[in-house]
Amino acid sequence: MPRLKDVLFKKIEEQRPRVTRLLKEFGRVELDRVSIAQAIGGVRGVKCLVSDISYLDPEEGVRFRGKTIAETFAALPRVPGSEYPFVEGFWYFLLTGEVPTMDQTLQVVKDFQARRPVPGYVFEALRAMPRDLHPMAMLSAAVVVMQRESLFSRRYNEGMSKGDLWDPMYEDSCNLLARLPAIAAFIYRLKYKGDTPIPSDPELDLGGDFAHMMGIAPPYDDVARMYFILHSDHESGNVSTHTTRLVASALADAYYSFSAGVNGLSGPLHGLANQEVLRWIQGKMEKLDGRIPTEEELAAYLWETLNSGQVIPGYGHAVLRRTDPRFEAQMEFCEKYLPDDKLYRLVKMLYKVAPNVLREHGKARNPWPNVDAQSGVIQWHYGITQYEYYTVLFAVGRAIGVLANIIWDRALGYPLERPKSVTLDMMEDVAGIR
Ligand code: CMX
Repeated sequence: MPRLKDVLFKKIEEQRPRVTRLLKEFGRVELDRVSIAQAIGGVRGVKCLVSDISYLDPEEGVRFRGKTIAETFAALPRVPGSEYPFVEGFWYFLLTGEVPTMDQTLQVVKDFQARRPVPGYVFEALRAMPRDLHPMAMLSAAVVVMQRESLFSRRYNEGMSKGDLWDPMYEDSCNLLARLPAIAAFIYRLKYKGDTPIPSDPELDLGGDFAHMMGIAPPYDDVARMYFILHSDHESGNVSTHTTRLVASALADAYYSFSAGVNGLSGPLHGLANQEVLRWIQGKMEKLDGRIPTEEELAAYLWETLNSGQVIPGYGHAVLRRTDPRFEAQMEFCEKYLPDDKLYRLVKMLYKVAPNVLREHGKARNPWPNVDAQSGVIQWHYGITQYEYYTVLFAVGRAIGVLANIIWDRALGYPLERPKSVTLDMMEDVAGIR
């Protein structure tokens, strides 16, 4: 049976001539034009990035390698006795675009198990950090400290051909991805469980081992698998993916690049929104001495937040114009496993009330919930009540997508990213007002 790396190389060889032809024969064909509003407005909607890993349709939501979330979950081999697929099989799928067989998946599981041991100095570095450091800062630092292990940097320094760069990028990415669950779980148990790390179980798959190292019983293993897959990729323009690819485009290795992506994910308008959602919801419950608010009280709280100039966390999106299918997938899980959970009931009520309030408010282009609107509720239900930790879970999932992207970036020889900037004077000249 060919290894994932061999299958990937075959795919790379198939794709390279497509890139060469597009560049050579059609390089001058216009994909898009850029307006002043787009240049000032965060490059919204400008088609200028390339990725085959996932695509985000504003009306439909994300497709991983052409498959919707439901199709992805249905197609991939599942962990025996579990309702969700192996993360390792999903990695195979994102990298190659092919749905792996159970045997191919188990081969990746075994490969990841062998890559899993985290160098001891990473844990020592984490232990030396102040315990009240935000866990995202800890994660980013741990990843960058592990840069010492980078094969990409070593082989680049030894001198290697551009066409081979994908190979050590693949090795670094697999090593990093295989080790991230242990690092994330270590941070959790260091910060919140009195420094009581649980060693990895070498027999378990990535999701199962993560639940084990967190010390949380099933079905949390399925929560981990679902959560990591859902958060993996959302095409390339979002801050964490774009940052990772941007840094990697300077031929920085996977450790530097992903650490930078983690820093981007830590912003409250991006991944940190999942901690903000629970902070916001619980703020309301505290005001009501733990009582679930009525719909009217919730609407009033939404207005209070909006009128004080703050955003409603977990709602709105830069690209999506409907309820995020990643929100719906988590809702499905909640309906099955925690339909009576108090926070979940509140999230459901918010889903009923918030879109109308946001529409009436009239600013947000998309009044519907995004992925962050209820992910914290599931984590809280299984005992992770430290909501500042939720974005770390997002980051472990996001690694799958961004690392797949940077392997392909090197495989297809994508160059250093270097968009052009203009001055306000220049824009006024173009607008004819100066
Ligand atoms: N609550 C209040 N106002 C909102 C809003 C929300 N949830 N979503 C958008 N708006 C406002 C924007 O702040 C903007 O206001 P200004 O014109 O005063 O600047 C206006 O509506 C238009 O924004 P938009 O075009 O609809 O959305 P953007 O592309 O600018 O921003 C996002 C997208 C996600 C940053 C924004 O919807 C937001 O801040 N949401 C809340 C935070 C959040 O949930 N982030 C997580 C997103 C998913 C993820 O990456 O994890």
